Amino acid sequence: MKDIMIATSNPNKVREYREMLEKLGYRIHDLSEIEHEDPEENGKTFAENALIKARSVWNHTGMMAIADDSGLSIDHLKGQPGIHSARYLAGHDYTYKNKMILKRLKNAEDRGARFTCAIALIDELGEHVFEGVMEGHISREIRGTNGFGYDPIFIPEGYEQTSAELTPDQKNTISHRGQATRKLLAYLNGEEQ
Ligand code: ITT
Repeated sequence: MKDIMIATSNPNKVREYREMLEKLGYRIHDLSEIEHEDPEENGKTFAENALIKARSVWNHTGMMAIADDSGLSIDHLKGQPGIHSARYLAGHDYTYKNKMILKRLKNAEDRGARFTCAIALIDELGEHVFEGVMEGHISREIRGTNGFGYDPIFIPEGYEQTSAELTPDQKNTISHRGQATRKLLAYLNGEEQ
């Protein structure tokens, strides 16, 4: 059994990594198992923020960990919420955040958007970042109860359902996190990228 520490405080991310990696023989650990304080995510890109989170665990514990920085970038909102996806409309739940986004896009013709995920890994060989992007557009209404966060308003390219209407396996097969995870696995298996 191979162990991977997922350096995230977001239980939904932990669940998705479990769904993808446990069936491949990995044992998933999370930050609740160690003494750790969340670092300030003051990077300018998903990759920089993922590295900040991975370095924090590496420096505090010397434990190999992967960190995930991800978010939804909406063309009509000039790329927002982007790297601020978790902090966007802070203090409100996602039903409210999703409603507000639909309101802001009410008359928008361009509904293009994408989810990005950067996974940072630090090991004895150095720092590595693996990225995945899921292209799509913003729906006209909130639909679906699977997934988390902005999934109920995001329709992946080639689909009619929102990503909250897809099964976990369907989402993981096409998602930003799924794509980044497959690149991580290729690295861990010593394969070329
Ligand atoms: P950690 O920093 O502890 O990992 P976080 O939730 O604060 O947890 P981020 O800063 O990376 O993580 O913010 C990611 C946000 O982007 C997340 O809270 C969701 O709002 C959104 N997001 C990321 N991936 C998503 C997905 O697959 N489906 C829906 N929303 C997603």
